[in-house]
Amino acid sequence: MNPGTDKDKPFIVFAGRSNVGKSSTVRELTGKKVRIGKRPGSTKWEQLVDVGPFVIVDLAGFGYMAGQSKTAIEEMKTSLIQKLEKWSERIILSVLITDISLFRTLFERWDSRGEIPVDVEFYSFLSEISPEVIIVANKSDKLRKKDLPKELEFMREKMRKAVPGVEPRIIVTAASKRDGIDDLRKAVEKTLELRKLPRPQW
Ligand SMILES: Nc1nc2c(ncn2[C@@H]2O[C@H](COP(=O)(O)OP(=O)(O)O)[C@@H](O)[C@H]2O)c(=O)[nH]1
Ligand SMILES: [Mg+2]
Repeated sequence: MNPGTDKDKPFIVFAGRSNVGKSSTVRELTGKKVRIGKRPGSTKWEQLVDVGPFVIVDLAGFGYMAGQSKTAIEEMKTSLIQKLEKWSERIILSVLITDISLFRTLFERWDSRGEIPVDVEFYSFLSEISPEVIIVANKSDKLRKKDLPKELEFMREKMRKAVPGVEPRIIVTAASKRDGIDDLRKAVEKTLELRKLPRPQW
C-alpha cells in the first residue's frame, strides 16, 4: 500500500529514532508483520497498516544510523519532516516511541553540546503538526525495575519543558516482551474516543 491508496483515511503515525522499537510496537498492536530491524536504520521508508477507519504509518527512523554520514542523516531528517508537514492535515494522532533505557544518556550528551536532544525536538515538532501526541517509553525491560520511576520522571520533566502547558502522556512498554501493549492500545482508543472518532480495527 502507498500513502495515496486510502485517500481519506486519517493517519496515526508512529515516529521515533532508529531502533527504538517502532516496528515492534506496531507489530504487537496490530498483529501485522511489519519489518523489524536487526540493524539500526533498516526501515528506510514508511510501512502502512490499515486498521479500518485509520491507517497506521510506521515511519522510517531518524538520528544516528550505523555507516551513514552526517549529511545523509540530516537529509533523512529533513525529508521526514517535509513528509510529516505535507501529511499534517491527515494526521489525527502521533505516537512518539522512545527508548527509556537510553533517554537520559542521549539527552545529557546532546544537551551538554548545546543541542536539542532528538527525542525532545521531535516531541515539540509532533505537538505542532498533530492534534494529539502519545509518548511511548519502550525498552523498559532494559532498565532495572527500581530505576524506572526516576527515569520516567526525568523524561516527563524534559518533555513538559519542551511543550509548556501540556502534561505529557507517557505509556511504558517493552514491545518485544508484549508488555504495556494493551495500555497503549487503550490510550490510543481513549484519545480517539474523546475526539468522537471510531475505534481502530486492530
Ligand atoms: N529489549 C528490548 N528490545 C526491543 C524492544 N522493542 C524492540 N526491541 C528490539 O529493538 C530492535 C529494533 O526494533 P524495531 O522495532 O525494528 O525498531 P525501529 O527501528 O524503531 O522500527 C529489534 O532487535 C527489536 O527486537 C523492547 O521493548 N525491549
Ligand atoms: Mg522500523
